[in-house]
Amino acid sequence: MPGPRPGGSTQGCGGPCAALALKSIDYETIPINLVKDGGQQFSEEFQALNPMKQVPALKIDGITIGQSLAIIEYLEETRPTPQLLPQDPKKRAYVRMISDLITGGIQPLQNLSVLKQVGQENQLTWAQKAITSGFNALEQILQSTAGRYCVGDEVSMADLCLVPQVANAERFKVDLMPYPTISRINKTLLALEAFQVSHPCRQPDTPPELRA
Ligand SMILES: N[C@@H](CCC(=O)N[C@@H](CS)C(=O)NCC(=O)O)C(=O)O
Repeated sequence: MPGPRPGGSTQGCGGPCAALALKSIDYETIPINLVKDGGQQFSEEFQALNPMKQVPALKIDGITIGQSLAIIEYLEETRPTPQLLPQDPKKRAYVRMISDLITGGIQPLQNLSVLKQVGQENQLTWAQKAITSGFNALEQILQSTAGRYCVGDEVSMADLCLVPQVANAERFKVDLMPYPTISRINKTLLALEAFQVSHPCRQPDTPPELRA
């Protein structure tokens, strides 16, 4: 595995990559194909980096960090500009609530290892159900937290979680019509370069059918 640049190296992307881009941290991506060769996340080399056998993992400042929120919070604490967690404790709580709702309450229910257990014929319905049930709650929460973005008018960690989850919803053909606030914020975020370069459909190992 190539060595990291001074900024760090990532395996897998999404929210943490948008954080790296927003904070102008130079990094190298080492793609881990979750399907090829039975899943490269199961290789001994990768397991040594992240025993959970999941992407992303970030090597930075001599340590390796797994879990998107832990990565984003480390970047925030060590490279605070621009700020991704608001100063105001109430807004900060909203940001963390939305981030947890997505990364703990939606994404894990529709990730690859769970879909394998559910079985091929049930995967689409299962994933759609997990996402719609989470998005129903999220759409309601955003009514009281959102401004231009998920919480107020500043880009935050919650927005970093939202964009990859909407991409997943599109991949699983979830009807986004009942979620006008989620759709509006996602569209606004996608106008920003950091979200364009880190979008799941534009990664070095994105399969051709998912590329945009
Ligand atoms: N809670 C973790 C979840 C990581 C996760 O589920 N990653 C997915 C890709 S987005 C994965 O590596 N899946 C591999 C598998 O399910 O085997 C985070 O937020 O980073």
